[in-house]
Amino acid sequence: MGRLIVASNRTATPGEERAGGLAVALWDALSERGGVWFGWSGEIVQRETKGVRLVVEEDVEFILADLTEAEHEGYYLGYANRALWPVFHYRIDLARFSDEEFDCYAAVNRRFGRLLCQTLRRGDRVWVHDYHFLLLGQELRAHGWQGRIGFFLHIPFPPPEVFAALPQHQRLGRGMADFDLLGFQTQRDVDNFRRYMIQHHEAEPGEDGLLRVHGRMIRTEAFPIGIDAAEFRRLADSEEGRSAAARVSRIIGDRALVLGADRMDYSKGLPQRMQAFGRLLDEHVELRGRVNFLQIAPPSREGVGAYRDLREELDRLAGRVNADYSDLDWTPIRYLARGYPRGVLAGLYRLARVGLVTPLHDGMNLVAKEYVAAQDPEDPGVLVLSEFAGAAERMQAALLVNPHDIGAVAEAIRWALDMPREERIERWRTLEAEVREHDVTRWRRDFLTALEQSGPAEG
Ligand code: ADQ
Repeated sequence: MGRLIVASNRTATPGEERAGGLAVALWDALSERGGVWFGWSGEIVQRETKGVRLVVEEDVEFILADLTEAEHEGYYLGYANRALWPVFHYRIDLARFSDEEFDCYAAVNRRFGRLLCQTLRRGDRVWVHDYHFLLLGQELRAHGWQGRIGFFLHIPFPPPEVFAALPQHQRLGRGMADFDLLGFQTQRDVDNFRRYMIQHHEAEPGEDGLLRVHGRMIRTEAFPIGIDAAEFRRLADSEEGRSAAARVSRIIGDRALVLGADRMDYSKGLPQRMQAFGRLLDEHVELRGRVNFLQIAPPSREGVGAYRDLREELDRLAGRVNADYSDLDWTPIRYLARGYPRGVLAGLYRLARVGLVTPLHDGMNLVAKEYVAAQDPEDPGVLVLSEFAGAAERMQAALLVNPHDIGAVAEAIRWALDMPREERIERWRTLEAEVREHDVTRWRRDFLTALEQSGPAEG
């Protein structure tokens, strides 16, 4: 079997321990058969550097390219995160459409395609990740690459009428048709993409996820991403996890803990979640002083205006609930705008009676799976999960909520806090089996097996 070539905007950091299921899973796939991990170095430079940085670690080569300031602004903060991210998360209202930014996005895909092509050998398999590189397959084809190229989208693919709001959607759709296999998180995303290609690119549907489009035969399929469940269980039991839980317990005493942990992103439904917690306290006097909500939300993409606005809104909402309900010895919301090591998170998941995962839209959402994996099987907590997270497709034993329905989320928290142990155990067992079955190893194996069966027989 040929080498595996992974292309993602950010790679794991060469030479550093790889934390996190995805980085580890891709590393395992690469080191199993030897390969290349290609992407942005994380460096922003004044003027374009011609070549790439090459780092070899065991049987894996990292090939890293810098971005110029203009590229970082136009491609990364601009088109990828001000146009594609909001539209793919159904937020046309937050999108900024700029032809210049699209041109910059296309140019970075072109330059990266050229750099990547120089390293490809016959028999290699290319696996492209996410919305930063929708045009990378097309660029590789333009350089004559005929071998297999797979693509996995980590975020949702919206319905055709939402995707078509992108002024450049034709170019994007045309580019995506140059992959051989297109993997999505859920069947809903697969269906949206297929409908889009049929309506806007004259695609003809075939059996088994096949589509004939732009003279090629491409394959579409759902590959729900997962976590390393055993690792999370271990982390929850680790010294780091236990001591984090003990620190929080010292403060909250025997009050119940409701926990959220998300990147600070408008897709995660954080304002609605804080409002729901406020509503819970409005309507259930008996819970005042009895329950704590801990929200951990490290800021991300601070160069994008919508993220700065979100930060201000959250500061205001948390301040409001706390001002209304705090007492001399109790503060209802603890809101920490920073990240924590995975072991600390796992310990907090274990401590929390309720895991609140209420994105307005999310490709999958790994926090939901991590929360389940970290629970004590004898006395598990309850997952409250948005029906619009990809994770909900296979985690129906959670308390599913519409995250826009503030009253319903408040009631779900209330129900979760009251749930008898037998019901908690029963629901948790179903969820845990799913998290274990669809883990990250299965995800990458299924994808790579399907890639072998897609596209040209040769090359
Ligand atoms: P994200 O939008 O980043 O990922 P998610 O899947 O929830 O969302 O992954 C977040 C990761 O960050 C989790 O592993 C979590 O443990 C970690 N994390 C969260 N809060 C943290 C904190 N305060 N400190 C440290 N770590 C924290 C995108 C898509 C998702 C999709 C993944 C993988 O948006 O839908 O599930 O890719 O495909």
